[in-house]
Amino acid sequence: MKKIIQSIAIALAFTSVAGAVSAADYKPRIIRFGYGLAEDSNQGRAVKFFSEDLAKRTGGKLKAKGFASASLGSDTQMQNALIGGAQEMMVGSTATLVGIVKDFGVYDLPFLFNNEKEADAVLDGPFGQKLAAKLQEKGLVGLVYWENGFRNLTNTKRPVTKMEDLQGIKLRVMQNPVYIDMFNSFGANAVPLPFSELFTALETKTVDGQENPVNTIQSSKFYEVQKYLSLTKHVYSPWIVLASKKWWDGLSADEKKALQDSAIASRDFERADSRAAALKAVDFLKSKGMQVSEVSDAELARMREKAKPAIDKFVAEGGAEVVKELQAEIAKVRK
Ligand code: TK8
Repeated sequence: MKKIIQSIAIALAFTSVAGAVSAADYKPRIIRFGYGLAEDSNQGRAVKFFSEDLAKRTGGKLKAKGFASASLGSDTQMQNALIGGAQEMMVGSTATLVGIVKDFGVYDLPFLFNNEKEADAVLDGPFGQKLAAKLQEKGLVGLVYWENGFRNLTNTKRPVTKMEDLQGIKLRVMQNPVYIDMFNSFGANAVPLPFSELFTALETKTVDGQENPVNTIQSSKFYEVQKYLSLTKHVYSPWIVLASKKWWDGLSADEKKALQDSAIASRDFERADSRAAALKAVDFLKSKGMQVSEVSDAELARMREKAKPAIDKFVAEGGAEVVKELQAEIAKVRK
């Protein structure tokens, strides 16, 4: 017993030394952390939180510098910069990772999660972790998932309360076949474009509409160029915080630990902040003149039915295993 107490005391003594910032192995490093949305967005606020949290943990040695509004490139350009080691970190949609790990398309299947709680449990649990780990052999380290949120439709043509209202609408979607197939099946004309080109495409009427969570419609000022908002919540969209594997492999264990801890802290901050902001966003958008439509459950069920072939295609093209695993995980969470 005495021996145990002694070794606990020694362990504690070591912990307090290791816990002091100065004793840990941190080198001064500048981390370029790119993202697509404005600095004044839920994404920007969370990047700022991450930087401050990381500075605190490392005595200011690890400095994450945020680059907003795709100033380092679109999601896919940044992914490639991370893989090549030209950029250290980013946050962006999981949807645009399909070119690197096809299974990432699974989160984009429509009407998958019923609420944020289910999404959190699946993303933070073994399923989300296993999928993120598949990025490693492609040169990316997936640290945590943040909330982008349930996606809703906007356009300039007409209020959309049923599928037929989408007929012929040129709708910008993410560069991901699930979205293209889904919206084409609804009768829209899906146009894949990087987010960084979206505002201009809406402004110049290259496209009539787009779909994103209400927070993004607010922070990207889409209300300036879009009239109608339909609360379809057709897909729950995660963001993922990524690091360059090339860069990551050169970090000390202490540095990796600090980055992981700050990533988790930023995730918790970001989800709470995004959810609080989303509660106010619809009223804000109305105050800016947007006309907001609810979409009935019966209509959403029709859309779900109509989207089935898009899901079947994803399954047929190599997605069977990952869809099965995800559905099993969701069923577990619902119990
Ligand atoms: C920002 C994107 C955005 C996404 C999209 O870079 O492209 O519509 O929802 O959040 O990742």
